[in-house]
Amino acid sequence: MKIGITCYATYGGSGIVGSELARELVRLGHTVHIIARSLPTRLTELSDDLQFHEVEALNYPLFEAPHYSLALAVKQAEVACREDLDLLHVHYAIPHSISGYLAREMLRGKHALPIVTTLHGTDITLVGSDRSYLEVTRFAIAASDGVTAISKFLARETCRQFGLPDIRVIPNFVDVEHYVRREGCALRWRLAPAGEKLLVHVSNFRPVKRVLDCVEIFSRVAKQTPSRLIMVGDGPDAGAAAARAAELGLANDVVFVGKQPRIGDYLSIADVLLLPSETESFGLSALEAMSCEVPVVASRVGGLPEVVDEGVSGFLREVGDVDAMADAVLRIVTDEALASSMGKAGRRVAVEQFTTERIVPQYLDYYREVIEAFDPGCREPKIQYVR
Ligand code: GMT
Repeated sequence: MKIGITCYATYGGSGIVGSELARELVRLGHTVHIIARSLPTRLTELSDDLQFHEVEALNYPLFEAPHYSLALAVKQAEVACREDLDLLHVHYAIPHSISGYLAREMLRGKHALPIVTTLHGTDITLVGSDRSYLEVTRFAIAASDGVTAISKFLARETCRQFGLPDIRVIPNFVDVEHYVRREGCALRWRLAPAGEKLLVHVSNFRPVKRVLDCVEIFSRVAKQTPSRLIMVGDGPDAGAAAARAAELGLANDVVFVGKQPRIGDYLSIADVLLLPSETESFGLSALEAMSCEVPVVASRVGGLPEVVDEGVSGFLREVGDVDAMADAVLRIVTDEALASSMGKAGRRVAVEQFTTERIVPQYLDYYREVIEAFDPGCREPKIQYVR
């Protein structure tokens, strides 16, 4: 198949999923055209079968900001026609789904372009549920030819919020050959020179991630056991987290490594992954950590219980309960047998339920279903909803 993929290129789970999916589709013999603002960070090896098309949005003095959604629609339509795409798969509803809809309509009568939208989380739970975007998100979902959600939680939440009958769930996936445990490597010695325990957090440091909770949890853990907190990524709350660490006298033990292209290097040497998010529709970093045999301490929210098995591959606690999360971390880092059994349980779940090989074919089957059902002449919304 010839597939167009649109996703955000910066550090966010949806961009990672879009990129990893593209890579795997190419490996399976398909051709993928990435249509995005910039090259997604995890995609470095382009080829004839994996091409990147950059969306450049003109900024005219009359505009308050460049019209990315419109420029994207034009690029999607242009690439679809020129490259004879069979289907366009957009990740994150706002605005990618609307751009896809515009592209499809612009091409009507010239080129059939079914649109699949994959919902990732905040496009429904935060952005899409805000009054300013609610109706357009509802429209985008209904107008798509196929819609998937990355967890049962998100599918339920979308149906509840937008009055939809049901949505296909295709969970996130992990490359279990790449995300593996690595003992005794140089990075571990550099970050924990005196054999300290390593707590790792990976995110885009947005308020929804509650990165300050990571510092609070760590301050409680560090009082009981020699440890360090490694903060991987960057974003709006990084400064506040660093300031709080300094205030607590922990500036040397909380290490901010910024945005990193090789997240696996950090996860593979961690003792615990911290994910104290306000909401999390899946928690891709939890799955990647589990693949590296790292126990997870996270909030009991959203789709996280579908990934992390409470008491088996990690501990789930209430949002904001930093005392309970610190206790959970301490249980793991002070009990080697527990840490090892949790790590192995997490790896087992990753290998048995969430491998790339198991999940990506589900997307391919869904593409075929959508292409087969696509009626190029039909202008009715594809998905019915009840207001
Ligand atoms: O909101 C974010 O943190 C970014 C967002 C994204 O789409 O880039 O992440 C969401 O998608 C990820 C990949 O599917 C999921 O693993 C995350 O759980 C989800 N984030 C939230 O729901 C907060």
